Amino acid sequence: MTNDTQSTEQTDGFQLVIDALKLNGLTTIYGLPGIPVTDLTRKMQAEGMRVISFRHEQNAGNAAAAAGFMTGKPGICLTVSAPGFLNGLTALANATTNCFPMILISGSSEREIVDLQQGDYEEMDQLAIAKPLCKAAFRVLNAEDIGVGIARAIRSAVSGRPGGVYLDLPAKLFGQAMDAAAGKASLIKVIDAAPRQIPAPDAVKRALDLLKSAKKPLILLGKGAAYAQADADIKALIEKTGIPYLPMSMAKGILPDTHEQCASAARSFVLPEADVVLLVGARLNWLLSHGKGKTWGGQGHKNAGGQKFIQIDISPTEADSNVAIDAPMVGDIGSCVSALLAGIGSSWAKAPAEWTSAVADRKNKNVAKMAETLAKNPAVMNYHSSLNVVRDIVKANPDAMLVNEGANALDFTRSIVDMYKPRKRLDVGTWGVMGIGMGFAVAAAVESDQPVIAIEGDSAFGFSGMEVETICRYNLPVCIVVMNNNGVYRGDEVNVTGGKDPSPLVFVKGARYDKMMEAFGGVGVQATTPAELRRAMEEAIKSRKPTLINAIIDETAGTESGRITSLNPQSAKKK
Ligand code: ADP
Ligand code: TPW
Ligand code: MG
Repeated sequence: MTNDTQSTEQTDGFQLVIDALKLNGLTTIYGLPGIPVTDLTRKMQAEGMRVISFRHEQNAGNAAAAAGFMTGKPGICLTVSAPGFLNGLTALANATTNCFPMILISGSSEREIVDLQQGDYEEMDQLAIAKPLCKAAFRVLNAEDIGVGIARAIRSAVSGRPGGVYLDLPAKLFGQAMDAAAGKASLIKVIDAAPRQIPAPDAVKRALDLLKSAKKPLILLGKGAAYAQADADIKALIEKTGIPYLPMSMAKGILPDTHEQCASAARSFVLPEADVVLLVGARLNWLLSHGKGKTWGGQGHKNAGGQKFIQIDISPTEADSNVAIDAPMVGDIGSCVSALLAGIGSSWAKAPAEWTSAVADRKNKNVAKMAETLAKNPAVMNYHSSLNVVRDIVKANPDAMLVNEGANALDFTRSIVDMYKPRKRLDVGTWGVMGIGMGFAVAAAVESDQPVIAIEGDSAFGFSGMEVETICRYNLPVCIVVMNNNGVYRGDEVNVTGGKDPSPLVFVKGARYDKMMEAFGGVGVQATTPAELRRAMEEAIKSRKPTLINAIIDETAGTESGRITSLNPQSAKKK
């Protein structure tokens, strides 16, 4: 018998990794070269893949995670062993926390030496270290298993609750030769990587019955709802039921923030007042005060407010994690929302007018108050006068991506800048982590080809600022606005001891972040007024040139920890 998978041609580990990724439509790599993946990056580029090479692996990892959120396919980050792997690991853990699909592929040193701890180059048991920080971790030792390894990584990243996956590729693997036809036959094209999960009919009925009984219903959209790409059905559900909705920060834009049912401007009214809350891809974690306490109308920190909850989530263990969930719906958001829509039909009574008009009244009052504040033009820009400009620019460019990090720079942007389209806003996510800025901005530009606006606290920017070189090198249409208030939260702190060191919370005064962009051939602008900021942003978006605007913000304008002073008991007491 002849074996028809035998041929004289040879392939190797490098080629099989590339072929397996391409076969699965994964053609953009965010990474940083070095032993043992230098040649892999060269060969990937030669084979038509897009290789975006960063200055630090954490930023490459963050880019991969953002790409995963935007596309629903795992973003790929490629690093060298030990230190490069560890630099990428923070991003992998963050992606897992955010439920973004990502695969961190790291080269590793020789197993035989690592396991005996004989002191190899960049020696580390990477697989063991990655395991507790991600959703799944795999190692491939033989070239013929590369196809399986990559297929398992893809399925683990995107099926069920998405997350980060680690794939360990030892140096020796890349050079392993094997018969080309057998190699080709070993690759797997993953079919239905994120299978739909249909909710059970009794769970749908339970949810509909509860929703029908509500006098003051509320829908909460989380970033899972944005990720699910079920935009049309979510819009239909909201509009057919007439229920007011609140978007979490990365769910902004699934429906335009200017939608008449959007209750963002009445958040502190609707949360404690609502009687039935439908959570769509949002966890009742710290960002929602764990479903308890004053935010929800509960007396005291630990008490619930008496709301009944319906929770749509793909993870069967999410319900009851903080408060009792009366009607859990386990399934993918697309299937769950369409099942609700089918049950609602045309005879559904819209949310009671008494409730929706009370919400509208509160909202209109708050919007008017905000408009007054935004119209003020103080001598030195503050968050409101500067972000009023950003708000207009985003309104005029609804397809632009918005990246946002900082404390005050984050919280004020989230509440002031309306979003108009889904998956356009990328921010600090579930961990509230600083350092996502430039990695997210690079991925936003690469994956969408739209202009990117990054609103960055000056401290936040510092975590990934060196990537302005990457942005210039790849000539990406990124406009960074550094909200420069000379420090973390504020710039006016002094060392209380009177010693020669500055306060731990302040930076060099009058720092010119715009010069950093100029150093690499991009456009740097200093803006001291809203008019200057507007001109510079308009020009950046029109020209698509890498731009950094150093926006001078009143160093006394911010508050400690932005809007989360409650998590900072010491300073909360002080104020
Ligand atoms: P936010 O921070 O915006 O409130 P979270 O990150 O807390 O959002 O919640 C996102 C939730 O969405 C997670 O519990 C996750 O399991 C869920 N999720 C993600 N993708 C899907 C999907 N396709 N279908 C259903 N649930 C999903
Ligand atoms: C990885 C703690 C939260 S917000 C922040 C820090 C250091 C910076 C706030 O200052 P910024 O914004 O960006 O200038 P502004 O407008 O208020 O002045 N390390 C990590 N993540 C977090 N969240 C921190 C530290 C933190
Ligand atoms: Mg600052």
